[in-house]
Amino acid sequence: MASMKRIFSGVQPSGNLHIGNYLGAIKNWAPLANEYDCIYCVVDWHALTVFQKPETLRENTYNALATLLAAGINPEKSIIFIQSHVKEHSELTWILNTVTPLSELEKMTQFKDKARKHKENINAGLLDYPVLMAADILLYDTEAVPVGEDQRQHVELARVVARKFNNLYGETFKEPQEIIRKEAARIMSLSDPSRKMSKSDNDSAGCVNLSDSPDEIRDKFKKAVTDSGKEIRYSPAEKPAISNLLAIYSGFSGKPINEIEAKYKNAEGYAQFKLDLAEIVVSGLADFQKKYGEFRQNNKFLDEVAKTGAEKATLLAEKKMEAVNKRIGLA
Ligand code: AQP
Repeated sequence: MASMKRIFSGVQPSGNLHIGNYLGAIKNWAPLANEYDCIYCVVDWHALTVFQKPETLRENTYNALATLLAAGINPEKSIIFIQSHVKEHSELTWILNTVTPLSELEKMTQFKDKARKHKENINAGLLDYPVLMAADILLYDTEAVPVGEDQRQHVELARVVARKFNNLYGETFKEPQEIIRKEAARIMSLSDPSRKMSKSDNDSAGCVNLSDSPDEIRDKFKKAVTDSGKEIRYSPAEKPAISNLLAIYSGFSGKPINEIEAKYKNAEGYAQFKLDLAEIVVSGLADFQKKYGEFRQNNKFLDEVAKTGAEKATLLAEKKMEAVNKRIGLA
């Protein structure tokens, strides 16, 4: 039987996961297991590029693992593991560093954004983040990487790095493609639709966390900023706030945006739309939250999932590193 093409993606345990992470990435991961051989990773080394309190990082790593399981990823079918448990990710990062032009890293939008946000800690890891991500992807002969729009540039860089290496040492790495869902590729903050919804955003009102209670969710949508006028129409340039709310509505209801626009065509304002949206998100998260609560009660099970996942990933990673080391004369 021909082996299935491979998917790899990851999530950082760098804070509370939110509906942007969910709609833009995680929610889409479980169904991909029907078509692909999937590997999903909690990328804790990536999270360290911004200072994390050790006890919080430990907790957030369990939270992220429970999130993947609650989102329906089946550890019997897909590999789920924690990045730092598979040392080959750092080994390959070092090697890829030696073929990655510094100028490419300096161009990365996320580096520039984070360097601006964390002026007190512009560490080398922040600049090198995309090379670690390239290693994550290339180590597993990944065909495609399902991510939000903010990670597009990093997947492009993984292709550049793979090509550079292949040109220098011979065909070794597959060039990965990104899979980006158009409608929910970039969910914006509810309090400022010009900013991406982000774990590290200090403004908690703008960010709907997957762990928020129904009342917190209702309150955040009630206070969400809107645009002038009263028309519910998708136009990110003219109506950025309403367009963002429409994208969230569509993501949770599964309805296309034009159908939602039609439903509210005669609305007298935004109030009912926002109330309905809050209920759609509350009910859209109910099953996830129930399962998440159960997984989160069971660290022993989470440890087992992480251990088995790391064992399976290590087998693949070791084999790839053997080939890489042979290519470059280290073995
Ligand atoms: N706002 C978003 N809309 C759509 N997709 C998003 N993703 C992140 N934010 C949005 C996607 O979620 C996946 C996991 O993200 P990550 O943990 O790798 O970190 P990130 O991309 O840096 O996201 P955050 O929330 O902004 O985290 P911090 O604040 O820690 O940097 C990725 O596929 C990402 O594209």
